[in-house]
Amino acid sequence: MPPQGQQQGSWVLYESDLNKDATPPPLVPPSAEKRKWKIVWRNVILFMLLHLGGLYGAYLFLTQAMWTTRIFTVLLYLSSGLGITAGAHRLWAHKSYKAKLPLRMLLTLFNTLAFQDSVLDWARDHRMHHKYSETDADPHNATRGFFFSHVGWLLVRKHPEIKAKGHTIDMSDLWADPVLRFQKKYYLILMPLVCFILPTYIPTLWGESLWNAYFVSAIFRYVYVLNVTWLVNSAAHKWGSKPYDKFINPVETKSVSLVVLGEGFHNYHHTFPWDYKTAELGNYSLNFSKLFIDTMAKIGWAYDLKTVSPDVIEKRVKRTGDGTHQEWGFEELH
Ligand code: ST9
Ligand code: ZN
Ligand code: ZN
Repeated sequence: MPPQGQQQGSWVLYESDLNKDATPPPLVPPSAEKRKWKIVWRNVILFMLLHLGGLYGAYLFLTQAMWTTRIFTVLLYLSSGLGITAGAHRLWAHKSYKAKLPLRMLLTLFNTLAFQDSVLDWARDHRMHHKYSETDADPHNATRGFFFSHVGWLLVRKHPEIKAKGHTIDMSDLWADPVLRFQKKYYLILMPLVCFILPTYIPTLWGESLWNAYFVSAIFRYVYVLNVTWLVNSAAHKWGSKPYDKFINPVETKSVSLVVLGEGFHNYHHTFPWDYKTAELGNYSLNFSKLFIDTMAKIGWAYDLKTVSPDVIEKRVKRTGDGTHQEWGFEELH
């Protein structure tokens, strides 16, 4: 029996969620024990080659690619981005809304295009990131610095604490979804096909060269989406303001939000992680993912969108905010 929520337009407020305002601060403060790195050289070499290819692809994107290829590449950026934001992050890791089968299939396709590993693996790491934020059990512990939280964590063996505490994360809800089980089971076939082979082949249908298509629509687009995603782990844990909770490191950053389809309001998100908007207000120009989810709700593919009442936000801002809330222009809107 699902929890009974209070219907507010197309979304629902859950009493249990409202009480999360009273969540105590984490037991372990931000920390990182000194450790000996076990570098995975295969990953170091592959990521270096990938980034060189990405830079070359960016050059071809700007100078030589056909206009149709450029537009196609931007569309791939937006759809693979949604596979992460509206899919792996807001739908699956946080369950901030529910989705019918066609939307779950579409988002799984978009997610495979993003190649950030299967949703089941992504969501497991992300749930750890929230539960053990900025400690050794957080896979991209930002207290280890910008480089580690951006990409370094993918170049070394995980801290034993991640594996030790991993069992405290319940993933049974996601394992129950046959679409996600299918993606995980066939990932090594689906991922190369969707992320690299099709984006290389499709532009040749309008006369683009295989060379340009591969470096622009596949490699450059992939490297770009990876890096903007990683900015949420690095920059959005470092530079910005903390209107909702000054006792945590995640921050609000508009510039990051622009390129990550609305995921740069990270102080809000770590304070109220169950809000499907991942931001106080869904300003569509900075939150394309909210626009997408709202549109899906209009056609009935998304439902039970969870959010936070202005009242709960206001109390939290007064209790733990850093005083910059007004600067964001929210006051007059309430
Ligand atoms: C990538 C992911 O880039 C990026 C994620 C970013 C997240 C951002 C979040 C921000 C919010 C959202 C904003 C979105 C914005 C998007 C904008 C878009 C426009 N719990 O991992 P292994 C156990 S991926 C429990 O091999 P190693 C488990 O038993 C890029 N247990 O650890 C596991 O076995 P299995 C492409 C856990 O050996 C076993 O340990 N992918 C957990 O230390 C071994 O796990 C790559 O490049 C856990 N959390 O290796 C791959 N974790 O899995 C890179 C592990 O069978 N990764 N266990 O259950 C690797 O090569 C390796 O993982 C490694 C660590 C070398 C990093
Ligand atoms: Zn974070
Ligand atoms: Zn999150």
